[in-house]
Amino acid sequence: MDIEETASKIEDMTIRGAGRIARAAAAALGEYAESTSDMKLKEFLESISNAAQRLVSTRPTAISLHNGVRITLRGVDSRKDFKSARALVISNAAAFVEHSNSAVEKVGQLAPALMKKPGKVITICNSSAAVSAMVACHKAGKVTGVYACETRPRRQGLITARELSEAGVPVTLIVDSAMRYVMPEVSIAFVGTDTLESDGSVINKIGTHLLAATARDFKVPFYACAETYKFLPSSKIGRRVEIEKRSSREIVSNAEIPGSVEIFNPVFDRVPPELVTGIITEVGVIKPADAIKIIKKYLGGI
Ligand code: RI2
Repeated sequence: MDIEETASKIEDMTIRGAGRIARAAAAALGEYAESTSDMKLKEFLESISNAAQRLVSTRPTAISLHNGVRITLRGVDSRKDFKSARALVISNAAAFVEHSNSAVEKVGQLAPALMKKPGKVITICNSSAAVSAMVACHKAGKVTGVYACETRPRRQGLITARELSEAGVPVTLIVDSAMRYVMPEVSIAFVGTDTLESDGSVINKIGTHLLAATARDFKVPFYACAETYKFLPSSKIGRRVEIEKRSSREIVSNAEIPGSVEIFNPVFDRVPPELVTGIITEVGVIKPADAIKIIKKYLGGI
């Protein structure tokens, strides 16, 4: 898929999920580099930088997208000739996609140890890392059922329900406002992550803060699944990501509501670290306060 097609599919959410959009952007840059031949180094560097800017302009909140692009371009501008610069983009892109996919797997492998005994799980939106964790817990005989929140307005919870059901996991779809009704039955919460900020705040789909606060009220452990490339880079330590606002048409059609009614559609939430029991990364389960250590060890230099 070329750069513009990839960018527009990320923008309209045909390609969605923080990990998926990062992998799609890295792959598109790799394919673009493969399509080039006999260019001047300066021309190649300019064109790949323009392609990178187009990709990171698509969605502001998932730092995985920005990190995936930066990791794919890491070291390219210090190459001395077009051929080696092109080869580096291609190998960086392939390495990022491979690492990202194996990271999702490893997050899953670490999850079952967090469930002391079989019980019910709750989740929100559709996260490949959280699904990996829930499927692994089920395979370990720890899951008696999953409550998947529908996740208005785009209802990504239906994707989670389908994915879990196909994996043989007993799953119940609920409307988001039923999360508190079912929480007394729940043993643990697993959610995905778009960005892990340096103070341990978890940025994830809108409704995740409500889920974390409800979990806290019922003493349910709350875990965010966050591969290391979802942590803020060291260059952004202390900063906050922008919370994306999307079209009102994702909530209601123009016919349903008179034009005089304002419609506000923030699509991400910020969960404060005090509501987060732990963060499951591919390099281990950490406390929110240790986010800074992950950033310094794995996100230095980008
Ligand atoms: P994985 C998604 O955002 C959800 O917020 C999900 O929890 C997060 O990305 C992480 O997804 P959107 O793309 O990387 O649906 O774990 O807006 O698949």
